[in-house]
Amino acid sequence: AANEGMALVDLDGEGVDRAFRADVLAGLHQPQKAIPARWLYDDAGSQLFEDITRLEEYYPTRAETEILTARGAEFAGEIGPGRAVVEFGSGSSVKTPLLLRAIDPAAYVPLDIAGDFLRAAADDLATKFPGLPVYPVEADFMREVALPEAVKGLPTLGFFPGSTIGNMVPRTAVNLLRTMRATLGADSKLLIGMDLIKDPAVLEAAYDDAAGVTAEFNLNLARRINRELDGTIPVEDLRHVARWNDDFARIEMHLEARRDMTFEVAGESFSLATGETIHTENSHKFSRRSANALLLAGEWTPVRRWTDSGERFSLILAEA
Ligand code: AVI
Repeated sequence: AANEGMALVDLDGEGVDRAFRADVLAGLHQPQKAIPARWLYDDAGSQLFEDITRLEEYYPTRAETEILTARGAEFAGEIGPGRAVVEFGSGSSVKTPLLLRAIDPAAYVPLDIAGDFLRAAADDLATKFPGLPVYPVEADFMREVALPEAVKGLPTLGFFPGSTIGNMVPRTAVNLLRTMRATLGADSKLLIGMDLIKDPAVLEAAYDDAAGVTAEFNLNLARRINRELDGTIPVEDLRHVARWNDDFARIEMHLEARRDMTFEVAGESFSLATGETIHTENSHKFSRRSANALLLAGEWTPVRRWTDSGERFSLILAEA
């Protein structure tokens, strides 16, 4: 099975450990070993991803920020004031304020499964926008979420930046888009970031940077397995690989064995032959048409599209 970005599992308390163990063991038993990409984000992995967003080669964050900075007046015109902005994933320090400043919303509702991170982001936003009511909701946005009473009746704008939708295979992405529509209600719009198909060399560099930060991000998953699941994976004999899969229009991250190896995880034994890989992430890239097709399949009608000056990244506005 293809590597999946986010699964519908119980992530509360003990559930995290159990779900991690179950996903890793199930993934390592597949013919093409694969571990869901969401497990890349423990504390170390989240920090490494932050570092990735500042890399010269990793253009998506800068390109999306450029659009949010340059097109504020157009967002205001298309979206209008008075909406409850519901962000899927707690706000990034840079992108969210740019959007909120542009459109003059009635409330801000960050949704995130990680409570600590969520509250820190919400506090930060509340300080930056003293007049704006902020209602953080700790929830798994892969499932339908009941919005706070205080925003019921308000028109909504879902905000899902970063091309995180690209980390899901289309089936999961479509399910999420439909779930978002259910969460947001009838009078809703969605502003979603989707990274664009481009020269594979540029894409591969973005996912295999010269400083090796993305390699560390990927290898950290093997380290996490060793740490949390009594693993004996010889991490130093794994190699980070980022390859463009043209059939599926996606960058795939793999951990490739540099030699034949046998190791244990949670009491079970696994082996990799030289050159064999563990698939750890998909990052789908889109054309204008494939982006629109995905949104339509997810029951959203695209109404406006913006790209950065380098045509590397798109932000799409869609209506329920
Ligand atoms: C979070 N997500 C959108 C990133 C991406 O570009 O797919 C994760 C990432 N993986 C390696 N570098 C960045």
